[in-house]
Amino acid sequence: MASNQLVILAIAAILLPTIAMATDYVVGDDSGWTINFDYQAWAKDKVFHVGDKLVFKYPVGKHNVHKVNGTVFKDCIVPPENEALTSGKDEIELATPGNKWYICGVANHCLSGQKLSISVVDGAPAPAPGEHNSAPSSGFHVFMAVIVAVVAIAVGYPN
Ligand SMILES: *[C@@H]1O[C@H](CO)[C@@H](O)[C@H](O)[C@H]1NC(C)=O
Ligand SMILES: [Cu+2]
Repeated sequence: MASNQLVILAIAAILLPTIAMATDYVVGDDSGWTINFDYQAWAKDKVFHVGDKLVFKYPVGKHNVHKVNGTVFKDCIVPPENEALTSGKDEIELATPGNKWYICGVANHCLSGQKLSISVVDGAPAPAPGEHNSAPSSGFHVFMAVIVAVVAIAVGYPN
């Protein structure tokens, strides 16, 4: 096997888990996007990474989704209705790190707690000590790269 193929394989081994790792989060899980749900509790034990997706699920017309800033979030200042996402299955990719805020603009749902605030982090997952994280660590990437390199060398050397 040519050495450039080996390099490509090794790079793929490092990058692939990163790509496959992107997580789709259905906001509220089975409850979906609704009133009478504690979205801060839902978000509390989750680590959102750039590339992950939020999926807001709700019956069309019953709720909507506005991405807002921290001030609007806190005071529930509902933006114009035509700025809302309304599909009933609104997918929002977390494209940048930082704090993100989402509210429902229907009636007084935001004031009733239909609001979600999350913090998005960049880069590889860094599990807190003692905490389980389902995403592979960067150590895992190195491990994968070594495995692939060893296999590639074993396969490639007869040439
Ligand atoms: C938040 O958004 C509102 C409405 O778009 C805007 O008036 C306000 O200036 C923004 N606040 C900050 C801190 O960006
Ligand atoms: Cu609502």
